[in-house]
Amino acid sequence: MIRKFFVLLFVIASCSPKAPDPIFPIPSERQLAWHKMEYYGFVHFNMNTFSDMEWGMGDEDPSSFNPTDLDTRQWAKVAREAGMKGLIITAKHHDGFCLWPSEYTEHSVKNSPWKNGQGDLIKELAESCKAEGIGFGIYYSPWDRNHAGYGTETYISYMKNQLTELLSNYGEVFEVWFDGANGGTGYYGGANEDRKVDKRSYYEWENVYKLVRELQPNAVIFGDAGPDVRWVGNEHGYAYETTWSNLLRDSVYAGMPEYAEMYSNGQENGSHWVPAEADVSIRPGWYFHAYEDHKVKSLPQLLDIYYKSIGQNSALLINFPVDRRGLIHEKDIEQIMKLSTKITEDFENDLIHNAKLVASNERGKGYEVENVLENEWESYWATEDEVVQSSIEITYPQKFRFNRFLIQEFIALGQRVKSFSLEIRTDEGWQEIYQGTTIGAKRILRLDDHFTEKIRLNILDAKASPAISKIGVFDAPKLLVQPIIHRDREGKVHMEIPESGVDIYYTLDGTIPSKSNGEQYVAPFTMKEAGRITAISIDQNSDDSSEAMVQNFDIAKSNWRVINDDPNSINIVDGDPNTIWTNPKNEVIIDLGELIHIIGFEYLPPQARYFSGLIFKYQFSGSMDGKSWKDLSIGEFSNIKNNPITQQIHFKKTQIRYIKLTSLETWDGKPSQYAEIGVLTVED
Ligand code: FUL
Repeated sequence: MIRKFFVLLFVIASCSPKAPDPIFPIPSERQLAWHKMEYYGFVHFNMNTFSDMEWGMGDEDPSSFNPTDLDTRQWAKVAREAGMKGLIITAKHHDGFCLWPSEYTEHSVKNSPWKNGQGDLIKELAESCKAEGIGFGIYYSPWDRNHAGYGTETYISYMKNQLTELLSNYGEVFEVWFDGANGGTGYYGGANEDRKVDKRSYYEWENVYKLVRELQPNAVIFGDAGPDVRWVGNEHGYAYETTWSNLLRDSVYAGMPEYAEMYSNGQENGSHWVPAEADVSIRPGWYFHAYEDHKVKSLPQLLDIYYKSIGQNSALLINFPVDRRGLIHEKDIEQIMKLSTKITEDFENDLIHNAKLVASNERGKGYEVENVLENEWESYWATEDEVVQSSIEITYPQKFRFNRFLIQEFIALGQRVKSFSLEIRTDEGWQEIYQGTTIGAKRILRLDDHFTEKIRLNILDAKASPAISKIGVFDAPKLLVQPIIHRDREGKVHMEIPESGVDIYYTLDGTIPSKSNGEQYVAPFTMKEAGRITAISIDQNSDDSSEAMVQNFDIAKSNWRVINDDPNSINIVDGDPNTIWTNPKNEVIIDLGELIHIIGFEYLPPQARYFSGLIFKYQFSGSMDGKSWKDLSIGEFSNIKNNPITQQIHFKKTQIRYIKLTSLETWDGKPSQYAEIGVLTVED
């Protein structure tokens, strides 16, 4: 019986071909486990949250750290519900303040009023992540602007001691994140000086990595140079059309100035497997600033990030700047959940299952093309050795529509594909719809709608015979977001939407447009008078529509003249919120070109991330002749720093030709800046 079994086993083994040889480098077990996580969150929360800074100096008083409603369970719950597989917390940022009561410093939560110094935020978050079933990760800034010994050997021992605390006392850690930014001015225990370190040698990285391996053998280590996971080279959350997981790791060190430009794509001939992780904040800043409450990323922006990171062979790490209460802000939750709903919707129905697959070459038993239907981490389609150029034909019983194509390589054997193309069958024959380079762990093509009965994936070039573990075909519903409406100085109205296959319809009478009662937007049109534009986007296929965008415009500024010699002063009446003017004086006069009845004015402060000169106290006057002035309003734009949106001030109807806005005080004492100034002639 036993003999028969072995004979059978021998027969089976002899007809199954052997697996393709791996092409080195290949991922380690811990990297493979990390690849499966794909999407996880960052939390930037500590002293900077309370000092309203991005990079604290290190001299902040621990007594400032005082969240009122801290709830790490809320963070973990939001992350899980958003589809994230873990959370990484800034245990210590560049300012050196520690979120756990470290034995080695007084600069920590133990000297803060939070929980009377008895709290341990790292412990709370580790427990919350466990309770929500997601991974827990640690960000630790090597640069420390608080520590007196920074720059000397003492600090290296301190860093190792702290890492030992963090990696021994809080359970399993999935990723240890070492920031590349380091060395510069700081408090340094009162020295207040500039300290530079040799980024290659100072931190004794090899010893630090050894320590992490000993304490957390399953954790991946992130850094510019890995060793396990590398920075994608920008903070916008985008990987690249060509993204290799292979990296010439020995040529890179953390914080190297030329890293982004030279190494962040990875290299085809890279010596080590060091895949990319794309990090990005859901707001402009990594830390919470109330003045960015209106700048939380929109769904189109987040979706773009998703497709350009996860869809381009990278993991995605989205940051929540937790607020001073100690909670993820409602607006951030709203946006991240919109992304999660949209992603679920886009990939809900894998149409590959309706198709019949035929490969141009098959390695044999166990490597059949049907393996690409599911189980992306276990089985795969492979060709015979030496057969690189190959294709898979995907045939449907009838014409159907698709706009997403997903491909995954079986990366346990290394990243192999160098270029590929996608074709569809038309009445005229095969038509190429995409040419791509790398695939890697996951590649998602975001395409226009295509109708066909046959799709063909061609592997054009590879480092060795391809091994493809998954193919997916999807018909993602259109992204139906409100159109963006913009009007320039001449009164030309432009509208935009992020997706093709979607039309814009609008009305000018305040009613909600539809295909029948609205006008289709095809090209910019002129509207010089005051008016209301209501616009929606409508999916050409399904007729589903977005919510309506309602935008009120007052009279166009085509005849307006800023009475000033500085050519940049035109920027404040050009209708473009992105151009600004800095006025060395504290008043500006505008000639409206004719006598007009106005009932108010508006001021849009600069919209750039780092702005100054926001007018806080103002005086607004009008004149018939530009000589004798009448004060129309005096007051303050109370919340302008926290919420720098358009400020509208109303007053009694007055006829004037000239307006004068005087800045009585800017919030930072700097010369006043303006993005736009306008008048109100009608009630909204
Ligand atoms: C950067 C840091 O300097 C930022 O403050 C932030 O922590 C970001 C994730 O990494 O290098």
